This record gives sequence, structure tokens and C-alpha cells, in this order.
Amino acid sequence: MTAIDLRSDTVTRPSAAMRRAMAESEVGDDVFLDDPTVNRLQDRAAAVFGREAALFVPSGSMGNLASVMAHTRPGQEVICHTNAHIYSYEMGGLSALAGVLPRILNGEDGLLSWDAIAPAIRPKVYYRQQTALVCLENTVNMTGGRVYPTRVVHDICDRAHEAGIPVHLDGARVFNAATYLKEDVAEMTKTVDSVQFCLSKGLGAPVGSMIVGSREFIERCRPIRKMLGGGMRQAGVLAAAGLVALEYGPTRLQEDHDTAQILAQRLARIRGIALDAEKVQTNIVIFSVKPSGLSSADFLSRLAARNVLAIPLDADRVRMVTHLDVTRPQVEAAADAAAQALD
Ligand code: TLP
Repeated sequence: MTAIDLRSDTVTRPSAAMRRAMAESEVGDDVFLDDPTVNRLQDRAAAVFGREAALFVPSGSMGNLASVMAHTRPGQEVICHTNAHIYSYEMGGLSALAGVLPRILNGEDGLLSWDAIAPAIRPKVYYRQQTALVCLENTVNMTGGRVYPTRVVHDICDRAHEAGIPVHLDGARVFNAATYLKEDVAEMTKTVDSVQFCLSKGLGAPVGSMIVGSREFIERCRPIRKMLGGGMRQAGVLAAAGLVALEYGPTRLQEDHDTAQILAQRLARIRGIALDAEKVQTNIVIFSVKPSGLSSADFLSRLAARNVLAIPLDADRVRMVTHLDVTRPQVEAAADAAAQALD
């Protein structure tokens, strides 16, 4: 029996239509800029976000890193939230490869505000390292897929720009945020300087992310992508999947939010689990098993024995993510398995 895999929305497998598009894709050598399918994907992504240009990158981590490197110089500071993926889950690339200092801030639910950011901006004097970039994440993965109100994003960007500081958005799941808000991604992100979004999460592609921004910014990212080892050749086979993901992926994300809601409500009723289902806005459900007395690792191995997979966030907390390869009956079965595991 195949497992009910709630470890991430990255576990989805390409659909038949996607595989067909990949098999039939027209390809060239993208390092020579002549892969027609990559070019089509880049043009489409730029159009969806109402921007001048976009760049296809192998992963969200590379998209974020290349964007940071294009916006900053070594020795400068990058403001982000303590929960930010770019800070906690990207192998220290900010320091190891971009050479910048992460300036980490707190804020409820992983969200920053201008009031939190303003005091952290370094004074513009030659003998202090300068604040070069603000990074936001939407949705915020590690606080359970929380969504930024768009006016907060615009406010942060407007004020940061007044201070001469650009803003990068880690929009790995920005289409989930758009689905929750019932807003258009172009409108939601129009004030940020660059966006990284993932094709390989809820949108269902096997590989890939996009950076979108001005043409000048994208042309600065392109050689950095090459330096990081992300210059791909006949990448049209992947871009073809990306085009299908970008076209159809966003149209079905509400289903993932609905199944996450069902999952959260069922889990919240289980003794031994602490979870506020009302905080679940998108497709990520995070809860604590501390009241049960079990560690997250013990709980997860009991769950795996019942054919349900999820990941630990720390000693007490567990993350489950819904996606296109899990159905409503499967999340109901997963919640039943959680109840049995804690019985
Ligand atoms: N997130 C993965 C894991 O790395 C935790 C997941 O399963 O959620 N930004 C955000 C907000 C992300 O959640 C991720 C991946 C990335 C960037 C990086 O994307 P990839 O994995 O393509 O490098």
C-alpha cells in the first residue's frame, strides 16, 4: 500500500499531461539562451507577475541565493525573520556563499512589519555594515503557511524603498497566499523588487523555481546562476512541466487548503495534540504532540507504521502538508492514524 505522504508538497509526481508535455517539448541549449521552451516559461512567468523578465532556476534555494547575491555585496546585512526558510533551511548559503550577515527579527506568525524592521536598519555611516536587503516569505512555511496581508507587504516595500533598501520575496508558495487572499499575484507582489516562486511545490512540477523582476535584475542573476552551477542545457524538458504547473497548478490550490482544513480540524480534536485549527490558512498544518508526552520522533515512527508520513520541526512539533496527490479520504485516514498512534 502506498503511504499517505504529508511530508511536503514537494512530493507530488508529474501528471500524465505534464509528462506528455515534457516528452514532446522542443529543446535547445539554455546556456546559449536558445531553449525555446525555457524562454516560453520565462516569458509566461514574467507576464503572470506583470514584470519585465524571469529566470528558470533548478531550486527555490538557488533562486533565493542568486537573488540575494544580485541585491547585495559581501559584508552587508540582510533582514529576515527568525523563521525564514532562507535563514534556517538553506544550508547557511547567505553567509557561506553570499557572504552577507543575516539580521534576524521576530514577529508574530513569522510575519514582519515595518515597525519591526525600521529599528534594525543600520545607520548610513561608512564605519558600519550596511543593510542591503529585506527578505520576506509568503506564505511563511515554518509558522504553518501563514499569509501576509498585502497592505503589510506594500507598506514594508514603500518604506524600505524610501530608505534605499530593496525587498526580495521568497514566494515559494505565493500562489497559495494568492488563493487564500483571492488576489492576483502580480498585484500582491508589485512593490517587491524580486520574487522567487517554486514550480515544484503545490503547483506540481518535478523540478524548478523562477526568479521574476526587472530585466536588469534578471540579467544580474543569470551569471550568478551559472556560477552556482545552475546553468542548464536542454532544460526545456523541465520547463515544459513548469509551463503546465504554472497554467493549471494555481487553479486547484483551494482543494489543498480545504483538505488541510479538514486535517487540522480532525487533529485538533485528538487528545495529546495541541493545534489551533483557526490558524491554518493554506496547505500547511503544524501541531505539537507535547501534551501526549511523546516526542515528535516517536509519534512520527508510530505514524509511519500506520503508513502516514510527516516531518518533525523540533522535539515536539510536527508538520503535515497537503497537495495534489492526497485526497480528502486520505487526510481523514491520516487523522485517524494520528489518533491511534496517540491512543
Ligand atoms: N521547503 C521545503 C523544505 O526545505 C523544508 C519544504 O518541504 O517545505 N522557500 C521556502 C519557503 C520553502 O519552503 C522552500 C522549500 C524553499 C524556499 C526552497 O526550495 P527548494 O527545496 O526548491 O530549494
